[in-house]
Amino acid sequence: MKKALITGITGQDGSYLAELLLEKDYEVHGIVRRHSTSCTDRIDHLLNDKSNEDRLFLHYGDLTDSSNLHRLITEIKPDEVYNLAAQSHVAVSFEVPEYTAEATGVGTVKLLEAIRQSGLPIKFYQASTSELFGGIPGTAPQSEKTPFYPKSPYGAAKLYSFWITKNYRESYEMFACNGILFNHESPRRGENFVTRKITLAVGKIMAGKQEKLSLGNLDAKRDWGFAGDYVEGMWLMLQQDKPDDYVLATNETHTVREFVELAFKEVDVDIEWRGTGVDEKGYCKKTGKLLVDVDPQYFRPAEVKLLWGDSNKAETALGWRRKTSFRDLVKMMVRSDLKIAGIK
Ligand code: NDP
Ligand code: GDR
Repeated sequence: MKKALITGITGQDGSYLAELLLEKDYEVHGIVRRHSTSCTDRIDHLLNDKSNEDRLFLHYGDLTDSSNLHRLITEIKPDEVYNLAAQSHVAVSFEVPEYTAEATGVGTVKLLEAIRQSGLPIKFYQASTSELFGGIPGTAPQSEKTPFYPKSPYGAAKLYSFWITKNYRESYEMFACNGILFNHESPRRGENFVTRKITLAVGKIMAGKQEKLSLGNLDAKRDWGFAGDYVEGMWLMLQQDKPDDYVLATNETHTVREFVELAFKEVDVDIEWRGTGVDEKGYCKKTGKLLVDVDPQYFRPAEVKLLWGDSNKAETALGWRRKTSFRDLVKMMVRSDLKIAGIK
C-alpha cells in the first residue's frame, strides 16, 4: 500500500485528492492546522467512512513550523508528498504579504528540506499556479514556455516555490514536479473566490435571502476547470518515469461577466447589463430588478487580466485532459448552492 502525505488536505483540492488516493488504495495522511472551530467540513465524509478508519490519518502541523514537518516526514515515511497548503487567496495576499511569503513561499523549502534530510525516495508535487504568468498582453495562451511575471504577493511567493522545487530536482535529483494549474473550481470552492461567490449569491437571491451580488472586475478572464479533474493530473505527474513541470488547463477563457450570466441562466434569469466600469449593473431582463453591481472594494492593487492555458504538454505526456466543460461546471456549482439555500 502506497502512502501519501497531503498538506492542505482540508482545502478544496486536498479533499478531492484525498478521495482519489483513497480510491486508489493509498494510505493517506494529511496535515491540519489547529482551529478554534472544526475545519474538516470538506473531508468529514471521508473521516466518517468506517472503511477509511485505518488508512486516513490527520496530523496537526503548519507549513511555517519546520520541526513539525521534519518529524512528520520521518515518522510517516510517505512515498508521495503533495504540497497543496498555502495562503491561496490573491486579493488577501495584498493584506497579509509577509505571512503569504512565509506560508506560500518559504513553507515549500521547509518541506523540501525535511524530505531531502530524511534521505527517503519521496516524490514531491508542488501546487504551482497560472498566477505565475501575470497575464502579460501577447503571451496567451500560456504554456510551460511562457515567461513568468507575477502580479501579487501570492504570485511572487508561488514563484519562489516554483523555482525552489525545480532547484531541488536539479541539485539533489529529487523527484519533484510543479503542476502549473489554472483556476479550478467546484461546489467545495472557498466562498470568497469569485465563482463560488457568484453561485452562492444565485442560490441566496433565488431563496430571497440576499438582495444583490457585488463584484469587482467583471472583465477579468480566467481559464476555469473542475477541481475533481485537476487532482487526477497531480497524481499522474508523480506516476511518470521522470519528474517535470506541467500546465493543467481547459484551453478556454471566459470573463467574470460570462460566469455571472451563465450562473443566472441556470435559474432562468437573463441578465441585462447597463452602464460601464464601476457604474456597470446587471438587471433581470424580465422584471428589471437590480441583481449585480460593481463595488471598488473588490478591485485589486494589481490585476491579472487574462489567463488562458495551453495544456498540450500534459495532454500528450500524461494523457490528461479536463473532462468537465465550463457550462457543466457552472451548472454543478449553481445546483449545489441552490440546495444549500434550501431550493431543490
Ligand atoms: P484552499 O484555500 O481551498 O486550501 C488551502 C489549504 O492550505 C487549506 O487546507 C488550508 O488549511 C491550508 N493551509 C493554509 N495555510 C497553511 C499553513 N500555514 N500550514 C498548513 N496548512 C495551511 O486552496 P485550494 O485547495 O483551492 O488550492 C490548493 C493549492 O493549489 C494551493 O496551494 C493554491 O495556492 C494552489 N492553486 C489553486 C488553484 C485553484 O484554482 N484552486 C490554481 C492553482 C494553484 P485551513 O483549512 O486550516 O485553512
Ligand atoms: P484568482 O481567483 O485570483 O484567479 O486566484 P478569484 O476567484 O479570487 O478571482 C478571479 C478573478 O475574478 C475577479 N473578481 C473577483 N474576485 C473575487 N475573489 N471576488 C470578487 O468579488 C471579484 N470580482 C471580480 C478577480 O479580480 C480575478 O480577476 C485563484 C486562486 O485559487 C489561486 O490560489 C490560484 O493560484 C489561481 O486561482 C489560479
